[in-house]
Amino acid sequence: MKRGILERLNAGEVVVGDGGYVMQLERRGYVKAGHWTPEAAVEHPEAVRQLHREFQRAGADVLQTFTFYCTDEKLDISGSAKNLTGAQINAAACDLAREVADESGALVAGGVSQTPVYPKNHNEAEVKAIFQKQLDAFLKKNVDFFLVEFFSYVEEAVWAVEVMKSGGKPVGASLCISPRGDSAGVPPGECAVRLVQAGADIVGINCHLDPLTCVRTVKLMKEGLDKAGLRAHLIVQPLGFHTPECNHSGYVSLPEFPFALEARAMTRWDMHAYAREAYAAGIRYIGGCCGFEPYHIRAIAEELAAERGFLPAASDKHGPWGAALETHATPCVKERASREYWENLLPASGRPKCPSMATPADE
Ligand code: CBH
Ligand code: ZN
Repeated sequence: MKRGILERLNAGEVVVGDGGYVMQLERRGYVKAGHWTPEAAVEHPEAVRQLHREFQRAGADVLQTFTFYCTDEKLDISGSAKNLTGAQINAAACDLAREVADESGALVAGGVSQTPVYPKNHNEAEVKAIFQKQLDAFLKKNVDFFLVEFFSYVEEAVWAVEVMKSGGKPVGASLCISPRGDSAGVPPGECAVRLVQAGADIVGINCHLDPLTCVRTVKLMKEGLDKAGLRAHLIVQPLGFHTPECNHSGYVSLPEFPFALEARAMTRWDMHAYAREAYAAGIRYIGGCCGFEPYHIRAIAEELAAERGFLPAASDKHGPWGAALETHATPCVKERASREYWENLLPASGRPKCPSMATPADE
């Protein structure tokens, strides 16, 4: 019997999340940018399965079903999932995550995200009916817990939590908001309180901003919970990109979104610092979102190896902090076989004409 998400978190264990699917699979040619819908779960199961395996091998304790934006409403608007229903894609995605998760001890999280209906009419019954359909699909496939993610309005996230909670399994909820608060101006602390009151067992942040900014927002959420006398586990799954100049709406307002974000990619060493910072903030569910590749997840697992008591399978080929470079034939490379070297390196971009910061399209 696998130990559940809450058993692990209640015991104080670190739970390593997985990374970004839609962005990575867009780069690999299986997702349409702009739509970001997950029809590849049916059309190219081998591509989704492979990415699940890579995250798992890198140390992920949770595999999220590839069900981002997987509602009939969103699929209709995007039009890229010809002849497929949300139910078919949700079912196929659950099977893929389960198949790979059962190759190790990983858990399967059924993921739901913001709907196109909420900003149109704010109709609670209509929006909840959409989440209910995804919940039905997840219950048929017996996922281990639910993850409500990428919500910019806490109100919609609360509705999602209420529906998923009725499924009788643990529920995590992460918002894609900035330290300023949600899109309606609700501050992070109050967002956290509302999510926990709605039944969320785990609350935090995913996507939109870089790791340290997301950790900062989760800390604000925790402060809000403390003040209200509430307790919950904390989750952070940030971008794998540097976004120092971003404002409230995050990376979507950068001129490089979504086809030229590469120059902003975090290194694995950036991820070591992030994992440590998140851990120090009391966050125990630590993963990634857009821009997070398997080697970034591996860096989290390696940074927290002492706390977790083991290294992931993918570390077999990777000495910690580049130790394997010791045997390199070139002396200047050999000298880089140390933590100190990589921790202090300021990597160059190699782009002499590029600015170091852009002007985001929002305030
Ligand atoms: O694919 C994933 O990893 C999901 N768990 C989260 C995706 S986050 C947002 C993707 C872009 C959305 C948009 O700009 O509409
Ligand atoms: Zn994301």
